[in-house]
Amino acid sequence: EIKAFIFDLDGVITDTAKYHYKAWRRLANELGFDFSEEENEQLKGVGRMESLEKILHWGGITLPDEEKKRLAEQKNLWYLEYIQDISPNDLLPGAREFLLATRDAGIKSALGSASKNAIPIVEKLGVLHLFDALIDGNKAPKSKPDPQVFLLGAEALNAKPEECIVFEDSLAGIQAAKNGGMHTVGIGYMLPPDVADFHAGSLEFLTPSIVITEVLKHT
Ligand code: B16
Ligand code: MG
Repeated sequence: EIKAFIFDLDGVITDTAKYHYKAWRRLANELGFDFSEEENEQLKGVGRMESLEKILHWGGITLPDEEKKRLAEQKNLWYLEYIQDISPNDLLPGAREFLLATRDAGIKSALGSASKNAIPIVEKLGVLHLFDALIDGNKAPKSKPDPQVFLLGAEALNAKPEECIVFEDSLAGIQAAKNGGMHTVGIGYMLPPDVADFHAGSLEFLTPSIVITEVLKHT
């Protein structure tokens, strides 16, 4: 029986990836190199310090830990500037409606995001009250594909992993959910085919009952 849905933030509820990319790119440019949108795909769902490590690797740059900490802080300041004006208009298609339908269906919902900025973002999006639990990068320091963020979400909702469906747009996130023993729905077109139990472009044309039916076909 499915009791809970756990939603990733970036790529499922809203598209903050473009702002992460803008801020990381600005940092890379200051360090004298650039990286592509394709490379940026590899940063989705990956925590802040791990993202910086990858970027520095692409630029062939080695730095002391202190300097890395400073750069990550700088990137975050730029990022916060870029997301300042986020509003309900920035919800991805169908996100709000799906969260409402989830509540109406009596299914519990949690946010499971790697972002330390996740809570102010869902607040700006106007959907904070639609989540029964909020697990962000502060509560779950272990980066996806570690299942920590989703296991904490399940626990907060009093659900067993096999009673949860995780909605994710990133490969690291799908792997995290699978590592935690949960069902998966892949959102968007950037995932390889068939990594999740069920795939959809967005939450727009889904209903909780369609999702549950499709996911359970794969178990
Ligand atoms: P922050 P998600 C992730 O969010 C992003 O996809 C990833 O690109 C970002 O590096 C990570 O959050 C950490 O974000 O710097 O704000 O703590 O997809 O897990 O909701
Ligand atoms: Mg994501």
